[in-house]
Amino acid sequence: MSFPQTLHLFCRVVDNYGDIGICWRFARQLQREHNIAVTLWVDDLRSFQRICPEVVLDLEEQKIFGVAIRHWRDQEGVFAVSDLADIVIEFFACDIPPGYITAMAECNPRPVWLNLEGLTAEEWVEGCHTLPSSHPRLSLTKHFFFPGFTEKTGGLLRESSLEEQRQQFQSDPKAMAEFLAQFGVTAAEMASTKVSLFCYPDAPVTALFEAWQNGATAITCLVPEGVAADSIQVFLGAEAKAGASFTRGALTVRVLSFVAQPDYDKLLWACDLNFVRGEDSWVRAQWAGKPFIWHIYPQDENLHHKKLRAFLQRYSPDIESLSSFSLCWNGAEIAVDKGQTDWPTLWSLFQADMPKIAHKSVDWQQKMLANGDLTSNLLQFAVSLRSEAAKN
Ligand code: TRH
Repeated sequence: MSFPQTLHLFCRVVDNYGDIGICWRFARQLQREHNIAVTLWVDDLRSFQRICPEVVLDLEEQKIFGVAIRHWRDQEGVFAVSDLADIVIEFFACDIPPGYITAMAECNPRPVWLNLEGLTAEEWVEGCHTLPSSHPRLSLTKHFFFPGFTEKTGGLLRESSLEEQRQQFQSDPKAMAEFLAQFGVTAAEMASTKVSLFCYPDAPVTALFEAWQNGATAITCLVPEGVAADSIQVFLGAEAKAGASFTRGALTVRVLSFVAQPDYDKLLWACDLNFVRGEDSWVRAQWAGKPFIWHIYPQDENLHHKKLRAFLQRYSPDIESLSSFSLCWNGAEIAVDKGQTDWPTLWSLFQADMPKIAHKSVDWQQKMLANGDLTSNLLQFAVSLRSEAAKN
């Protein structure tokens, strides 16, 4: 029988939408492009529903676009060998139920057990990618699989048709205008600098809005509902509900409803500049081939600043304006002007470099394509582990 036929992916939603966003994208690709029967175990259906409106909240089991979804409620349960899958993946080191692990040890052959890790540009990743870890009691080995930016890592998540879809969309101005028109973007706004904004609540949005408002370039900023809510409220002078919009000086802000995942790609493709955050939207911005600013997920002891610097060093060591803007956006540096970040200057330097940054985005995207895609790389690794196991 060919391997693999079945795969179980366990996702614990720690925060927001990235955990389920990545797992859902990954699960769909495994099913659609590799014809694997995937079961996605997820503990938070409400977050899931935000990016995939088809999810029904009170179902224990459901099938969406060919992927079986199981509501993962607790760590209880006794599992039979027949309940398991050929490949078992824990996302971000979430602990899978002990009963499931016990059953894995009884399987022959054992499932390929992988821990899919988070994305970082730090160099140590290459040394840890695909490392084994033996279970302390049972005869089982789990392997670590790291996404990444080099050929010595697992690469980035990317569907096989993504590039073609993007090129088609971006070469069709009418399709882009129609797409943005559903959010109220007018023909005049189409000619402005279009920016999508997705960030954590502590991003200095109010200060940037002020710089944009007083700047010489017309900017249309599209913000999904709930994002940067306080700053949007200050700007609009009213609650930031989907459909709300307001123009002040050179800046128009439009609040959109949170879009379904495939439409989020289109939003990134249609804008001239994207502010993204976390992991999944960050990767999607890289595939969009457009300039982007990343708001990294905050970690204790400012560990995230180290990760941000590692990425900037890899991505744009030669573009000072992009690095300064990104560091200030993340509170990692202050461009001092009387003790305050000087956003008008940061923005005008960044803006002047936008054509150069746009070129960089395309080059980077091509470079990342050469590393293959995470899903295919992971499956290849799983197949190699299985054939090694068969030899022993
Ligand atoms: O939502 P995020 O901040 O998610 C995460 C989590 O906090 C997680 O715990 C942490 O580990 C990780 O960041 C680093 O950001 P992210 O990763 O970009 O995920 C957002 C998802 O939501 C992504 O799949 C895109 C999707 N999305 C939509 O589908 N529609 C929208 O309108 C927007 C703005 C996003």
